Amino acid sequence: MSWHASVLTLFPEMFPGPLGQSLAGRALRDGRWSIDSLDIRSFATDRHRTVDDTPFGGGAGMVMRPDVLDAALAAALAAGPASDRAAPDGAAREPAAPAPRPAVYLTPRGRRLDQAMVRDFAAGPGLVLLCGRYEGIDERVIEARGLAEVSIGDYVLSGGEPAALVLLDACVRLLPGVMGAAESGIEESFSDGLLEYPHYTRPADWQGRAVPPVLLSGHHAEVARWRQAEAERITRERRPDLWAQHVANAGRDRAPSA
Ligand code: 6GU
Repeated sequence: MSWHASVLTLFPEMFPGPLGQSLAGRALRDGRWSIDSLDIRSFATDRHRTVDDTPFGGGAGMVMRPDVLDAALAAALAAGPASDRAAPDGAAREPAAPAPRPAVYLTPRGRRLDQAMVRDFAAGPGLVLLCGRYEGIDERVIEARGLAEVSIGDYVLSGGEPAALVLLDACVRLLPGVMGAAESGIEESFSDGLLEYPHYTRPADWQGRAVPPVLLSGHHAEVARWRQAEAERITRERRPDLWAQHVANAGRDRAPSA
């Protein structure tokens, strides 16, 4: 059973969208992951297929209804891998079923997405992603379904769909066999908590700008040292927050608490 994403949205035609291209697209065609998108509106029960209503307490905008969202979540979990379904009461499953997919609500008030979260999600069986519209969703469905709330950064999107695409892209590239040796994440940014060093290719001199000579020297150890120093300089200059974290981690590695 490969990694599976179910996306609940009012705009199901937005998926897989850009994830049907390039690295993620090839992996999708190769069966390394799969995706389905469910139209939340198809779970409305009234003649007008209403998915939202006015907020109790008053105020601007509309709130997505908990009953409609709960039905959509139930359908996603039922349609997904068998492991998403509850075991029959008291019945032992065999072999032991893997964990059910986490259900994530994409919202600017959620926990900020970072590479550690991405690694955890990619290591699991997949995701159920709820994309909200309007001013938000009824709080009770978040509680009842134990939704994890995730944000992709401190700015406001008009809906969760672009955030879902971002989260899925970040996960899919980490799945086994998706990245080739060339783009393998072993050396990449954030694997060691540092931003990437600068890259150069031909021509060695371009518009009077020379490539740093050490990169033409053929001394692999010196090249590695230069790249490490540049990664550290750039991180220190641009992201003091990441730099402080990196320094703290390095200190811990040198002085284990044993
Ligand atoms: Cl996850 N959703 C929306 N609507 N806006 C956001 C976001 C998510 N993350 C940052 N801004």
